[in-house]
Amino acid sequence: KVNSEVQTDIVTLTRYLTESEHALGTTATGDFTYYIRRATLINLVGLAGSENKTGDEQKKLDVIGNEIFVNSMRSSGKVKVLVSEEEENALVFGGSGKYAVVCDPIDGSSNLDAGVSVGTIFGIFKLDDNAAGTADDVLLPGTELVAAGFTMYGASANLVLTMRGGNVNGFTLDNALGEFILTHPNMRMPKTRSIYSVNEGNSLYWDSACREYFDSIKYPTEANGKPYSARYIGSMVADAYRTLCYGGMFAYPADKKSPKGKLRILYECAPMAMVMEQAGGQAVDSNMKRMLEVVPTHIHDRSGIFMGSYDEIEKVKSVFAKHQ
Ligand code: AHM
Ligand code: MG
Repeated sequence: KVNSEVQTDIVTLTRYLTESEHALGTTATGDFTYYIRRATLINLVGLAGSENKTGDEQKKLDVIGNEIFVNSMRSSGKVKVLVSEEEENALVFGGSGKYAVVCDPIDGSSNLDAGVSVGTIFGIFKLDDNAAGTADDVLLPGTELVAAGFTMYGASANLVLTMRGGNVNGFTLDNALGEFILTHPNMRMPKTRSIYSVNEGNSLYWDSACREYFDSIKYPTEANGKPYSARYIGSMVADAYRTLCYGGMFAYPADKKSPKGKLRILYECAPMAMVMEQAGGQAVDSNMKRMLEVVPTHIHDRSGIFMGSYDEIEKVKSVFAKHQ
């Protein structure tokens, strides 16, 4: 007897991209997930002995993840400029590529040794036909992104993908098939949820607006209800994925210790902001400016960020408005 509940019309990432009118012509190879999953087995965990330009110690997997990303972008023939968190300068590939790609190959890598989820964040810009093919080509606001998303290598390997003007789709890697399957079509973020996600260890450095906002959700007056739950993984891809699924808010504010915030505009903030907005949420910087309209002046520029459920970000904005 045929069970009518069994899904027989499976949408793989390749099929999705082929069918999508916005198809960018990229394919997933699964190399990333393979290396992350085998990390301890093949002795990849640990320090690689080099530092990236911001002085962080690079993990072996950061180095390998970056190399895989760079090589696949170069060999795609579709990419002219690549900005990676692990490369000080933008990489410019010759050829006829029409796209610029920005990426954090392995975000959350400080968590790798503890087996916590990490992932890859990426954004894709379509370059003007007369683009010079330099780093300056990507000093653009997130509103210019044609596609963005992230992967999360956790209990399962998930890929979240959105294209300009479209919705947000979630794929899960089927290990047996080696294919990403569309498992979460049209992800919509709940409008509100009482969850906050922030590194509270930085609260000493917060400004008064930030303090007032977090106090207001932790010590609500009777009129605005119960205190929020705290959830902070310290891996943006995992905190963002939870926020996308359950709702709530995630923040990495600018503060006295990090006046420009910690997260990078081009390959951390903007792609996540595009995903959040297209799933029905919002993302703003520490000045409450729409994150997607923030233009970096340098490829590795940072910004404060508040993102998540639409109504939760409205609350953030209303508290900050009192402190302007
Ligand atoms: P990374 O790109 O060096 O991994 O840093 C980014 C990570 C994010 O994943 C996460 O949201 C944040 O840094 C956590 O920072 P902190 O440890 O200061 O809370
Ligand atoms: Mg990162």
